[in-house]
Formats: sequence, structure tokens, C-alpha cells
Amino acid sequence: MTIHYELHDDIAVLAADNPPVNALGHAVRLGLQDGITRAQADGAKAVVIYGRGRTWFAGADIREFGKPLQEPSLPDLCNLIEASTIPVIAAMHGTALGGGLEVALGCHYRVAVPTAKMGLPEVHLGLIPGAGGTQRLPRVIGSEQAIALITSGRPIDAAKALELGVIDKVEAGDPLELGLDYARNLIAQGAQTRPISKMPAPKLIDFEGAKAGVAKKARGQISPVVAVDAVQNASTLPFDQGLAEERRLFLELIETDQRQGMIHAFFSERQVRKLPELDGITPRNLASIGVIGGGTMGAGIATAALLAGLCVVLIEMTDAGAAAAKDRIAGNLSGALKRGKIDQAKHDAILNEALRCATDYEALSQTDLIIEAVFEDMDIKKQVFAKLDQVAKPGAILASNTSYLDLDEIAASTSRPADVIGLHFFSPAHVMKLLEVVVGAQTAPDVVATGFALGKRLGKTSVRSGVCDGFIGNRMMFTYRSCADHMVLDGASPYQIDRVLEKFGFAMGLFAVSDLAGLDIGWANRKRLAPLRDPQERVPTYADKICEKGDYGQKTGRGYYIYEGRSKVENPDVMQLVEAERTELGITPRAFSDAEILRRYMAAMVNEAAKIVGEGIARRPLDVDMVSLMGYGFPRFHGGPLKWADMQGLPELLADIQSFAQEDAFFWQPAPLLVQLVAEGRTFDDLNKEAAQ
Ligand code: T1G
Repeated sequence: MTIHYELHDDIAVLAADNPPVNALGHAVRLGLQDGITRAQADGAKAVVIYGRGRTWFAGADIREFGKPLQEPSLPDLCNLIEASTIPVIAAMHGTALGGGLEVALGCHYRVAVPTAKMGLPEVHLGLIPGAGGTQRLPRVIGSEQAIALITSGRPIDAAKALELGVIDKVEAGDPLELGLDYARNLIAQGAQTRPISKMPAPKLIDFEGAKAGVAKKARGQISPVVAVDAVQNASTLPFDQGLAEERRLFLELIETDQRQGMIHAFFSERQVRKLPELDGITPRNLASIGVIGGGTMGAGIATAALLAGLCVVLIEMTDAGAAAAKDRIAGNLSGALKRGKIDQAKHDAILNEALRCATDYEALSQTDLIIEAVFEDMDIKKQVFAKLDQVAKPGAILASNTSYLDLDEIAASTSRPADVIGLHFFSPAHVMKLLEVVVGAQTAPDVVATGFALGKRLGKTSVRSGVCDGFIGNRMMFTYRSCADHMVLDGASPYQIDRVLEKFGFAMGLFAVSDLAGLDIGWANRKRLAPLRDPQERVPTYADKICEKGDYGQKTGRGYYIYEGRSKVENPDVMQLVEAERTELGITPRAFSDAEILRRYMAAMVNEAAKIVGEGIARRPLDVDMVSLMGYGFPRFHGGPLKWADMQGLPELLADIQSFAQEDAFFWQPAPLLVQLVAEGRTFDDLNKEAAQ
């Protein structure tokens, strides 16, 4: 039973009971429909709806999307609630999201506990509110506020909802009691129903202007732009027509790849933390951590841990280095203070009590987990781990923040390789969501479980990776970067490639991102790999020549682009270096269409990703998708490179790779897994489903 019907004197109560989040699946909708009808038949004077468990309805049941619709639909249910002849009160707690808020807007009165949050996040699923939200909300808060809430998908808290008039009362306590009290008062006052659909249409605003602003921010995502059209209808059409239009637009979006991509991202974000190998494994205790190295990465990691309530001991080589590290952390914390993430008291407590900066490794002797974030050099890392092996307590976890290097080789420099793990953070480490948890050949299961527990504590999306050069993310990046370099040598320009990627939905193109990260990092990595390179491999040198000029990107003001203030312009030196290299190699440049650039770039990415899954470096395709979304800016509405590949069609992608291999058989070796899936008519999603069984 997902909806319990109770009579409290002359008040009917509908209690939702569909854990974990009271999703408005078919059974819940049926239960509400029956409950509203029965209450009126029972002669109740009012109805209170509330949610048992941790929350009011957190929306439609996302698992039902794409499946045949079962009546009553959610918009019909909201209309039925609104048409009730007796007042219906929504008593909310937890997260009233999407269809959950729309049900509340179908009710006549809304009350909430102070901790409740509410919003319409449908755009994050590639959709728009589809149960009256685009028609009822603007009538209550106006079109501008409604557009802001719906196109951002961001929830508001109860205080803000009260201020905007979305709810009528905020009071601490049990939501059921709150609802019953409110109903009793209404009955005592002889209050009537109050259908929002009967409220006047919201006044017209500059919808075209609003739409243009939303489209700019959406960077190719469809649903936020469609949402503006739907809200506009609330001002220009009668309610029922506006509702019908909302439904038409909603059902159109259901059929889009973007909806599939974003729902894949939603569930993958939750699935990625479930690893069967960790079932029943208890993580080790985590109260304090140590960080070796107080540079940008070390200071960011320390900040993330401090903000999550952990004590941190940070080690630097010198007192000056330790002081500089403390300043970097203080800088990060003042940012968190400005953004209201922490208050002054917490800020001061962190800097004065939770953080200790030192130069003596002995200071780490009691910490539970130590993360090394020193220069990306194997010898230096081995020296650090050998010292850690001496001072760390038994059972302490020794972690490396290496971005590329062989974790097993690092672990072998200690007497406790089972306690060694890779925790690969992304810069800035206190902001970026992704954490690659790199599992070595000897890493103990409870050490892996502790890595994931730390990730959860820091609010990260943790993804398991095996050991290979660059793990999941950097290994893929190395390949699609090489593909881009090859296209540049053959006739494309870095700037055309960046424009194509931004049109595809990336916030920044590949070369602009390299400038942001610092060209010297890629250069150091190319130097490291040079002795290991296969002579068959095409290795363009123009990127090295840019660095040899001392141009490292944003940090030097010049890289692929020239940075003056907030503007950036193409750096003419780059194409001169490219043309010189083409001449030297006897290459006659040719034109590349935007479509071809995208096909090659994505083929390279997907092919490498398929190798990574095929080799077991990534457990499932969704792991790769999560790495790309959370750490490499891959547009969420495409779902990730492997979800995107499934939607494009794997046979077409394989055919592309096989045709590109005519030019460069060494670079374009089709991934065995991709060949197998195509031969078997299967997809990457099939692998995700099998892994979840
Ligand atoms: N449908 C189905 N399952 C859901 C769900 C939903 N709406 N929300 C959560 N779950 C599952 C989730 O997969 C996980 O499962 C478990 O519940 C706990 O979630 C017509 C079109 C509510 C803030 O977008 O944002 O209404 O992994 O791990 O971190 O206009 O879940 O345990 O098997 O995320 O505490 C709009 C989506 C739908 C809200 C709780 N609603 N959910 O966060 O727990 S579209 C949303 C969330 C809609 C109408 C339209 C969060 C949460 P499992 P969790 P959490």
C-alpha cells in the first residue's frame, strides 16, 4: 500500500508510503486519486496529504519515463486534486521536487517544515515540468521568478518559498500534525478551496529576451529553452490550453536523446558508487587525514577535507612552504565563507583548530589516511612513500594523488602495499566533483571501501579505476588530444576544433582547457612518455614548441590563446608553428568540416573508452561516462561518451574507426570490445544492465 487513507475526525489524511523518496509512480497516483475521491464521498471537510519517511513526493518516478503511460497521468491527478470540493492541504518535509511540487500546487493550501526544500528540477533530466508546473507556478510567483526556478532547476528552501507565496506557512514539527492543525483552522474559518488555475494569468514579460538569455546559458541543451515557451503560454493562453501545450512539449522532450542522456547521468551518478566487490566490506576509521605537499592540489585536498569536518595535518618541505600552504587554504576557505558554505565561526575553527601545517613527517604518525600530492615524478613519490612507511601508524591508509603514474610501483616502495591506494583529485580539488579511486593489484578491499567512504564524505562522485597510465580520464584525454593534434597537422586549426566542441556542448574547447590547466603539465607528461613511445606513433611537436617559448597558457598570458583581462584572442604564433611543422613533414593541409572533426574526436574518445572497459580498468561503461561528466566537462545532456555512442549507433562508429584506420592503422586500432558489441548487436548500456544484476 503506497497511500494510506485515515480519517482524523472530519479530516481525511492521505499518507504516502513509497520509500525511499515517495516517487509518484503509478500505484501512488492511483492511491491519491482513490483517496481524494473517497474523502469527498466520506463527507470529510478537508484532506491532508503528507509523506511518511524522509520526504514528501520527490517527483514522478523517473524509472517510468520512456515506458507506456499508465492512468491516471500526473497532470490529470493534479487537476483532480485541484477540482476537489473540499480544501486539500499539502504538508511537506524533505524535498518536494518536480511532480511532487506540482501535486502541492494542485492542492489548495501548502504548509512546510523549515528544513523542507522545493523545486522543479526537470530540466536536469532533459524535461520540463509536465504536470502543470509551468502553468500554476507563474500564476503564484510571476513569470520571471518561475522561469528562473524552472530553467535553473535549483531548489529553494521553505523560507524563500513562503516569501514567494509558494507556501502558506512554515512551522517546525511533524508534517502530519502541522497539516492537521492547518486543516482544523481552515475548517473553523469555513475556508473554501483555492484552485491556482482560477488565478489570473501572470503578466506578460519580455519572453524573447528571457529565452535568449536561457539559450545562451544552456549551451545546446534543449529543455530550459522549451521551458520558457511553456511558461509564456501561462500568460498568453487560457489555463487548459496552456496545460495541453505543456503536455505536448513534455512528451516531445521525452522522445529526445537529451532526455535519455540526462536520465542515464542521473542513475549512473547513483550506480557508480555501488560496487559488488565492496558488499559487506567495512571501511576503516576516518577522523583525520594527512596531506603531503601544500601546492594547488594539496591545498585543495586539505580544504575539501576540512570543509567535510575532518582534521588535517599538512606537510611541506620548509616553514615558508608550510606558511604558503596555509595561506592557500585560507584563500579557499574565504571563498567558501563568501559563498555562504561556512560561517565565520566554522572558518576560524578550521584554521585555528582542525588544520595543522608542519614540516616533520612525525606529525603524521596518528593520522588515519595520508594523501601524497607532490610533484608528478616517480622517484620523488617513492621517496615520500618510503618515509610514510616509517612514520604512519599500522592500519593507516597511504594514498597517492598521482594523475598518471603506476600505483603498483609506488606501493612496492613500501612494506604495506595492501594499504596503498590512488585517490586522484581534480583541480580545484575542493570544487571538482570527480574522484578517481585507483585500486592497485594488492590494495585491500577495506582500503578501497575507505576511499569511497572518503569520497562520499567530501561530496565527491567517486569512480573506481584500475591501474594503467592515466587511469580512466587522463588516458582517454591523451587519446582524443592526440586525435586533435593529428587533425591540426592535417589541416584543421585548434580554434576550429574548440568551436566544434563548444557547439557540441563543452563549456570550453580542448585547447582553451589546456591553456587553463597549464601547457607545462601536458609538456612534462609528453616528455615522460617520449622514451616509451612506439616509433609508428604520430607525435606532433608544435605543442612542445609553444612551451619552449615559455607560453604555458593563462598562467603566462599566452598559450593557444592570448589573454588580456577577461578577453582571449587566437595566438598567431600557434598557426605559424603548425604550418612550419606541416612543411617540414611534407603535409599538404586539407579542409576539415565541423562534422568530420566531431566524428573523429568522438570516435577516438569512444574507442579508447571501450578499450578501458574491455581491459577492466573501468568496471562498467557508466563509470567512464561519470568520469567524463564529472571531471572533463563532457556535456551532461549527452549522458557521457559511451551513452552518446549507443545513441549514435555503435556500428556507424566502428565503421568510422575502420575507415580512419586506412590513414593511420596504428592510431585507429578498433577496441576489441567495440568490435564484439557490434558483432553481437549489443550496446554499452547492455553491459551496464548486466553489471547491475
Ligand atoms: N524516481 C525514481 N527513483 C528515484 C527518484 C525519482 N524521482 N528520486 C530518487 N530516486 C531513487 C534513487 O535512484 C536512489 O535509488 C534512491 O531513490 C535514493 O536517491 C511530471 C517530469 C530526492 C534529492 O528530479 O534529486 O517529476 O540508488 O540516492 O542523495 O513534472 O534523489 O538507492 O536504488 O539520490 O538523498 C523530478 C530526483 C522528477 C528528483 C534525494 N524529481 N531525485 O537525494 O538520495 S521528473 C527529481 C533527487 C518529474 C514531472 C516530472 C534525489 C533526492 P537507489 P538518492 P539523496
